[in-house]
Amino acid sequence: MNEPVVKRYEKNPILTKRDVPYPVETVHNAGVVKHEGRYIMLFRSHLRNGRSIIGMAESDDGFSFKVRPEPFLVPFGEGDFALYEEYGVEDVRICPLEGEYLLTFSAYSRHGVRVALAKTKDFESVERIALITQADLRNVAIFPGKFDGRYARLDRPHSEISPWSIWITYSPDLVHWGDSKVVMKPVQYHWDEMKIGPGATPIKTDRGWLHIYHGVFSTMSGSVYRLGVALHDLEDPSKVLGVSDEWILQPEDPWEITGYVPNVVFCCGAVPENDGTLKIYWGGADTVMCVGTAQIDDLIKMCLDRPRQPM
Ligand code: BMA
Repeated sequence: MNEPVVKRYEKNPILTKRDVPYPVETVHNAGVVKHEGRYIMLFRSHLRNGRSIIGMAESDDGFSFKVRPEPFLVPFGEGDFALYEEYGVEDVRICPLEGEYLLTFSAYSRHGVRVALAKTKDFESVERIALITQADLRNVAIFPGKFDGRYARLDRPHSEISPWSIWITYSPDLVHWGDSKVVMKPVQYHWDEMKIGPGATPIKTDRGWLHIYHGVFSTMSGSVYRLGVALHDLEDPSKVLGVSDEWILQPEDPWEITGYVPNVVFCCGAVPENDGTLKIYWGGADTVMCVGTAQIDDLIKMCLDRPRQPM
């Protein structure tokens, strides 16, 4: 197959700082979901103090977005959230579940980075629920389903013995999380050898949960962030049915190769369509938002026919 599996939209980038009606320097790493037939994008922006906030954009077709006049999520003003969001909020994943949308995002503070959970029904108001990880753990994608009555998430702890791997963790109530298991690790001298992390909210297909993740390779001129794909068992998502040996997307366009952080494509959201395609959204060079389309069946095939070991 010589055609790229992810076809870039010809009018990329689809959203930049010039589309935002308040002062920001970047627009990237957005969670995206379809709500009442419209696409909602929650994107990250760096302010001019170097800290991040979350804005919201809406679209009828998933390609052409209009930004709301006010930011959607900024560091919270009260209690524990104020303490742990002091340095900003980043990289939202949106999970549609039980008639609401769960939002997980990185909360940065002088105590490290952890993940906060909030929810919204309508993208008008948002309610903080809990801080759901300890320090130095980011990238949480909750499954839009329950498993034996429990919620499940992919997350990404790090230690020197087992650097930056993907784990699964469960919860009875979204607040208390545990029973963690490692499910996928970087592979030595492979495009994702330095670290991997959860990307988009997993997508339910009839063959399994499809998960777009990011993988990092270290070079003499810095790290390269690419996207890969894995398939998890529908009933038991701790079972990885296959991980594609090849990446599905790497930095190639000028706005992916240069920018705030060069050589980065980073995904926090993908939207499945009724025609069997998947719209994949990614931040380019931590600076702009891009979109591309893939056939869900092609991605599944890559996981099952040309796999690498999950660990
Ligand atoms: C990761 C996160 C992402 C970012 C990426 C590349 O560690 O900070 O938000 O897109 O690095 O800079």
